[in-house]
Amino acid sequence: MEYPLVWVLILVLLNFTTEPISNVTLRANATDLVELNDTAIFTCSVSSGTSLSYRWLNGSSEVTASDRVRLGVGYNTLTIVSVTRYDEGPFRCEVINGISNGTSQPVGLNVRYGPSNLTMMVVPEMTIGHTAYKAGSVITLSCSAQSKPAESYKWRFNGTFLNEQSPQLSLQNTRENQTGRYACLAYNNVTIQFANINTMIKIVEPISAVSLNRDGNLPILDQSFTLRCEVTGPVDYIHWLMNGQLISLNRTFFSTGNNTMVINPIQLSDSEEYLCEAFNAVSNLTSMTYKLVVNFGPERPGISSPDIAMTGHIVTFNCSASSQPPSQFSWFFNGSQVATGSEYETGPLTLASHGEYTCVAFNNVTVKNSTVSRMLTVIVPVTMAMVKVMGAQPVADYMFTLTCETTGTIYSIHWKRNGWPLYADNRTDFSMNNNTLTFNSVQHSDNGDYQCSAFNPMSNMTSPEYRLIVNYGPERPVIMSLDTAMTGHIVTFNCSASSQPPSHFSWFFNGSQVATGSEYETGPLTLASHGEYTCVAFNNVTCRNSTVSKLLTVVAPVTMTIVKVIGVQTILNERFSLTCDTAGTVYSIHWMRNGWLLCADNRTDFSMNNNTLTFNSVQHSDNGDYQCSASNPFSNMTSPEYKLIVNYGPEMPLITGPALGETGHSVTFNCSASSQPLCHFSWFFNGSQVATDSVYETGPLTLASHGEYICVAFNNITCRNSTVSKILNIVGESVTAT
Ligand SMILES: *C1O[C@H](CO)[C@@H](O)[C@H](O)[C@H]1NC(C)=O
Ligand SMILES: *[C@@H]1O[C@H](CO)[C@@H](O)[C@H](O)[C@H]1NC(C)=O
Ligand SMILES: *[C@@H]1O[C@H](CO)[C@@H](O)[C@H](O)[C@H]1NC(C)=O
Ligand SMILES: *[C@@H]1O[C@H](CO)[C@@H](O)[C@H](O)[C@H]1NC(C)=O
Ligand SMILES: *[C@@H]1O[C@H](CO)[C@@H](O)[C@H](O)[C@H]1NC(C)=O
Ligand SMILES: *[C@@H]1O[C@H](CO)[C@@H](O)[C@H](O)[C@H]1NC(C)=O
Ligand SMILES: *[C@@H]1O[C@H](CO)[C@@H](O)[C@H](O)[C@H]1NC(C)=O
Ligand SMILES: *[C@@H]1O[C@H](CO)[C@@H](O)[C@H](O)[C@H]1NC(C)=O
Ligand SMILES: *[C@@H]1O[C@H](CO)[C@@H](O)[C@H](O)[C@H]1NC(C)=O
Ligand SMILES: *[C@@H]1O[C@H](CO)[C@@H](O)[C@H](O)[C@H]1NC(C)=O
Ligand SMILES: *[C@@H]1O[C@H](CO)[C@@H](O)[C@H](O)[C@H]1NC(C)=O
Ligand SMILES: CC(=O)N[C@H]1CO[C@H](CO)[C@@H](O)[C@@H]1O
Repeated sequence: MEYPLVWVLILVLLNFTTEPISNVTLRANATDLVELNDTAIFTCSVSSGTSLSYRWLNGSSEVTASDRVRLGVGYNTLTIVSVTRYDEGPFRCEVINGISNGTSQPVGLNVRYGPSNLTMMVVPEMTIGHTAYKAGSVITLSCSAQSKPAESYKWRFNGTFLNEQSPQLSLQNTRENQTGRYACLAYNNVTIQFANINTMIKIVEPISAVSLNRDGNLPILDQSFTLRCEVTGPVDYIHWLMNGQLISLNRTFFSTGNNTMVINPIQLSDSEEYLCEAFNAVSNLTSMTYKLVVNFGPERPGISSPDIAMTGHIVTFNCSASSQPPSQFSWFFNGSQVATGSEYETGPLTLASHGEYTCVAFNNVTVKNSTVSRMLTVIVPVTMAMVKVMGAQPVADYMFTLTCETTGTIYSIHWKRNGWPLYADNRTDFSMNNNTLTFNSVQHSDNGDYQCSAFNPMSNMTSPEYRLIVNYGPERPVIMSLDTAMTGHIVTFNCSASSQPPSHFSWFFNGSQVATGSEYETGPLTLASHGEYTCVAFNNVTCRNSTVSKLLTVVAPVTMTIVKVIGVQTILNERFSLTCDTAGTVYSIHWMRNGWLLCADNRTDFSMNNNTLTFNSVQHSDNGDYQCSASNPFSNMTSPEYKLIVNYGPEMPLITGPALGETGHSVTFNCSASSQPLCHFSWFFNGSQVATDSVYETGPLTLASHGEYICVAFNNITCRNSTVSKILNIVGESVTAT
């Protein structure tokens, strides 16, 4: 923009006669101005000079015309309408002509303005998210404005002027009642301009204390429980925490306002650590932990103790129950309270201590109680066990009972035999609480050493051994002796019997007692000693006796034997008997024939104690030499031989002799017959005996001699006869045979 001015100067140089410029003077018609209200007018003048051209400078910058800046005609005036604070200059005017130039003294303007751009600064600054100041803070409000001359200030709080007139208002030790609208008023007494600005300051007391407490009753299971968060200071809201976790309220955990939280119904699982945290605009504060313990019970009370104890001992009962707080316990026995406290120690027990012990658990918070009982069985220790016989001594086949005598409380009794446990079988009964062992029918096999052991749960004792020996008998009495003895000898009888204890023996003969003791010795025997000897065995425990007898046969020696015929003669086919005549005691008689022992057959009978030999029908074949032999156990004797010849006949009579005789001649007939002894013959002819001999000799034959000749044979022993006949024919000289 230098060209226009250059051109002006050139024109001046070309068109005017020039004078040097001197004494360039700048004037303003006023320098103390009010911004925007006033117009500044500068006039530039020279003392001498022609062909002048002007240039205006604001500081070092050339002033150019604008809507507010006007250059007068000839440019020697400068008008600034509605001066601003930026128009203070210093202004100079520069005058040039072709030969010289000149510059005025600078002239400045004093433009007064403001207050404008009033701002207020609050220290400390409110950070984002915060809306209030904590009570007690120092808050400084500082106002500043652009103003010339300097502005003066006034402060108002909620419209009320404060005394403060500095640009700063310092709020010391702030209180909540200082919350309100703060305004600062800036005033320029030259421009007579005001400016104000305000801000809202909120001061909140910090929360100074928070405590969490129960409100009302202690927490009891299933009931309603209220926690109260006591806050000192203004509170905007409260957070509830369980174990550090924020609780989102629901139907069970709910708030009724006024800083309470209700838990209804409360559960055991709600026994946790609770906190409340109170918030306001300037602070938050957390309570101490409230350790919530839900009270309940007493539930499931229980007694721990032995079930059983011995007299003299001390038992400790312990009662417990699920309970919060722990229950208080009382103990009752037989309807009276005997102790308090969870533990109850009995004194030394007696049998009277037996019974039911009751513990009452009481929870003084829930105000409930619960009862449990326990039975204590008191027993007396087993101090004695002894096997004893009850009733009679053991006798075989009888009932026998052992008893176990004990002292103390007996729960069970066990029996042992020879160290082995004994079990009941169908013969052995254990009865009366096992303290008797009963043998329904005691046997030898039951012998042994018996012990009983008595038990109770706390003690036991085993008896000394009792030796059972079953008494029995006498049984199977036996006499040992000779069966037979000879006269003059002495016999010893020995009696024995199976018996426990050993039997006593007595001896009887012929109805009289003859001895006592197991052995009996006879005197020298006579035949009168023959007979039955009886031994009576007596067991004085079983009170039984047993008798055995023995026949003693006393024999006299055999001194004579002889075979004799009894009765009639020996006749064939007839009955015939021989007898054996003896002296002495004969046990047996044997018959011999021809030295051979004879055995009975269907024909031969031996009878009369064998001393007769009977032939039912004696035969020839029975002929022989017979002996009898008599014997007893000690002697024998054989008889002399007896010759038996059987008599018989006559049999088969036979006539020998001719059948034909000549007259005048004699004929001899011979009659014979089988017979023993020899028989006698008689001859008969024509009804008359004609001869008595076996031989018959007719006289001289005649015709009359013709006929039947009869021979009669007669045995005078058998008294039988037998007849035979023969016809004799008689011929003359000439004989005609028939
Ligand atoms: C300056 O000039 C203006 C305009 O010509 C005039 O109104 C004003 O009164 C003058 N001021 C003084 C102090 O002369
Ligand atoms: C500025 O001008 C206004 C009106 O235009 C007037 O009221 C006011 O008083 C003036 N201020 C001063 C300081 O003269
Ligand atoms: C300059 O001019 C002013 C007024 O125009 C005058 O008062 C002053 O005496 C002059 N100075 C000189 C040296 O001429
Ligand atoms: C003003 O005059 C001085 C000497 O008197 C000269 O040196 C200077 O260059 C001149 N300035 C102008 C802008 O002509
Ligand atoms: C604010 O309260 C304090 C006491 O706390 C009192 O001294 C003061 O005058 C109160 N200020 C106002 C403005 O009410
Ligand atoms: C100031 O004004 C605020 C907001 O209008 C109000 O809350 C507060 O109570 C007032 N304070 C006083 C002291 O009047
Ligand atoms: C303006 O106020 C200042 C101080 O604040 C004072 O010295 C001066 O005299 C005042 N001027 C007027 C015109 O009131
Ligand atoms: C209620 O809230 C409590 C605590 O957060 C929680 O333990 C419980 O289960 C909730 N109950 C229901 C019904 O949601
Ligand atoms: C809690 O607030 C309820 C109303 O919301 C009121 O009825 C009750 O009295 C208050 N309880 C206490 C202890 O202030
Ligand atoms: C609680 O206050 C502490 C300072 O006391 C602050 O650090 C913390 O952020 C605050 N907590 C919340 C949730 O406002
Ligand atoms: C409950 O019993 C305990 C212990 O005996 C006692 O300290 C407490 O004071 C009792 N509480 C009540 C409510 O009786
Ligand atoms: C220095 C400063 O901030 N000046 C400002 C004053 O206010 C006006 C308008 O209100 C602004 O334009 C300025 O920049």
